[in-house]
Formats: sequence, C-alpha cells, structure tokens
Amino acid sequence: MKRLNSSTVDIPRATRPRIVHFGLGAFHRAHQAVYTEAPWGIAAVAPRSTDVVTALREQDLLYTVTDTTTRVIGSIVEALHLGSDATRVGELLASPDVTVVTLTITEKGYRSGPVIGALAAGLAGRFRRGGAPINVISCDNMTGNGRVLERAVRESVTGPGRDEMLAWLAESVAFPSTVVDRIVPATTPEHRAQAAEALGLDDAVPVFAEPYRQWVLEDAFAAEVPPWDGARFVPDVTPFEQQKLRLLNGTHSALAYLGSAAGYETIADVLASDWGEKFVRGFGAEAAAVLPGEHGPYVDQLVERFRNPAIRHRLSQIGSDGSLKLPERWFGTLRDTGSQPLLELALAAWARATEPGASTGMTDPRSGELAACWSATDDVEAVRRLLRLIDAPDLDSLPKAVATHLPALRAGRVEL
Ligand code: CS2
Repeated sequence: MKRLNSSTVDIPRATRPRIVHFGLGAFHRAHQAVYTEAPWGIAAVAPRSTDVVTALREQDLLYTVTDTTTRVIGSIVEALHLGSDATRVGELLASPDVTVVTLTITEKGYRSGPVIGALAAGLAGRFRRGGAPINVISCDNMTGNGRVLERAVRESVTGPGRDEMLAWLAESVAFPSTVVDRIVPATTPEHRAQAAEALGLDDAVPVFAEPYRQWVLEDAFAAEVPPWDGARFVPDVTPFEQQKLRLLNGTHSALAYLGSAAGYETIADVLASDWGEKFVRGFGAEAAAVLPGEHGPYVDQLVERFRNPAIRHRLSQIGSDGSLKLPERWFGTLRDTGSQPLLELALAAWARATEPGASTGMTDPRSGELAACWSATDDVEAVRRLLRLIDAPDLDSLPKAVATHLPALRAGRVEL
C-alpha cells in the first residue's frame, strides 16, 4: 500500500508556520490542529520523542483524524524535536510572523521537563529581537491554565535584564486561559489498520477521536489569532472550566480507578457494567450541586460520550499521573462541599491503585512516594499519608471514610 504524503493526497496548506505548538501527542493532532486552517500553519514541537516527528516528516506532515469519517489534516507544516531542533524553535519564537504559541504538555510539563525553560528562553530571544507581541496559550486540563503558564514562564526568567524581560512579558505577552475538550485515546496498531482501510493509504500516525469537540478561550489576546472556526471566545472561562474539569475529567478519573479495581480495561467497558452509568450520574450530581447553573444536560451528554464503544479509552491512560490530576479534578468539589459519598469512594479507588501490587498499568511521577505511604500500620493511616502527600483539603474526616471502602475494592467489588 502507498504511503500518505503530498504526492498521494493534495490538499490546501499554509506555506509557513505562524503558530508554534509544544506537545505532539494525539490530542493536539485531533484538537488544535483540526481547528487550524490555511493560511495559518503550525510548527509542532515534540518535547521528548522523535518517533512522531520522523513519521510525520516521512508523510510530508500529513496524517488522518478519524471520527465519523477519516480526514487528512494538513495544518502542521513543520515538525520539530525540541532537543535536536532547538535553534529552529528559537528562531520561530523570535519571529514576528509567529503570533501564537499553544501547549499540550500535560499537568506535569508545567513543573518539570524541558518545555517551560525552552519557551522562556525563546521569548527572551523575541524580546531581544524587537519584542513583537504574542499569545501563549495553555491547552492543558488545569484551573486557570493561563495563569499557571504565566507564573511558570516568569519563574524561569533569570539573569541580567530580568526586570526588563518581566516588564515586557506583562505588557506584550498574553496568557489567556482556555478549556479544551475532546476524547482522544492513544493510537493503537488497530487504529493504523483501520485508517489504512478507510484511506487506501498507509498512515503511520493516525488519530482516532470522538466526534465531539469544544474549545473555549479567554478573549484577552496581545496579537492576532486564527479565526478557529467553532471555538468560543469569552471574557471569563471559569464556568466552562469548572464544568469540564469537575464533571468530565473528575468523573473520568473516578471511572478509571473504580473500573480498574473491578478489572475493566476501558471507559466504554465501565459504562457497560451495571454500575457505570449510575456512578456517572451520581458523581455528576454531587459535583454539580455546588456549581452555579444547570448541568443535567451536560451529564446526560457525558453518559453518551463515555458509552461510545468506538472509543477504546484505556483506564490505565486516564488513571496515570493521578497525584497531579486529582487536585485539578476533585479538590474543587471537595473544597466546596466537604466530603461526598461518591467522591470518597473514588478517593478509595485511587488509594487502592497506589497500593504496591495493585498492578493497574498506571504510572505517576510520584509513584515511589505514593507506594511508601502503604508502610503505615493500617489503612486509615495509609490513606491519611496519601491524602497529605497530594495536599487534599478536608483531611480530618476523610481518611476514615475513604478507608472503609478498601476491602471491597481489593476484592474487585464496586459498591455504590
Ligand atoms: C482524560 C482526558 O486522560 C485523561 O486524564 O481525562 O485526557 C480527557 O479525555 C480529555 O480532557 C477530554 O477532553
């Protein structure tokens, strides 16, 4: 079978990048890259792995996204590797042609890893080269992601000229907050086979996504942005952010840990169980009770989205990095309500997943510290240590209530 490239598929493309994106995962390729159209082009930078960069270059930067149909996406016009293409990344960040930087580096990318430092260095280069205004847009699942990114960048500015650089950042660089939403599981070998069948061409890096997509951006820019058809520009993203993080991501994480305890593999498998839908509705009602507005239709929609059997979204993927995700997803509700029965059950399932020998396939940058909490004398103490480690609010009442769920979960039973 022939390979997907610009000689086998001819679509309109931008000639040069005006956006630099950090994080070349499936989510970016099925979200921001789908919203972006010529004449806007993206230079997409992979922070670590060269695999996707190499594969995309072999395909002239073309790849497919499959939802209800299979479509070739051409908005990425340059693929770079942060380590080996650092000079080019710096050049682009300094160029006045580039007016937008977007990031999907996951929660942990804001605390460690190479991107924030490279971004701050690139912005310093831009400042020295005339300082054209620019927008730097976080697309990660965090409360106030624009503020988080701005703080991380400012903290990376050191050395001579720091004060001038900080003043320029405040004046000429916008860090709008955003809410992004699309369920995009990691690509599997089966996806490659299905994409090849649909397209009649071989695509080494296809992406499969649900049909739904949403992008809400704080309308506070310092420079030109693409029209991004279908995106919403609002003065304050907070209501969208709370709904998305607490209801979608909060429920997702809960299903990941509970489903894993019960031996399931994917979100759709959990929804097909006798407790899955009931849990989504109950957890949604607990979380929605403290949010302004009406969230019933959103929860109804979540049930349908999670149930989609075409999307095999693995619990091990969603449950990974819990120590960073849970504060974003569960602690807002916990802070506003004190504890809630289904949130306690979910916390217990997370605790269970951190226990040595739970064999969930989930990873976490703090897995060693989490596992060490289990050297405690009993479950209540182990849970207390775990919750303290992740700075859980409402610590006093929680450990006991959470620990009562552990025996059933260890036996693979989810009791609502
Ligand atoms: C998921 C998200 O992996 C996870 O933690 O909860 O990636 C989720 O699928 C997206 O935020 C949906 O927009």
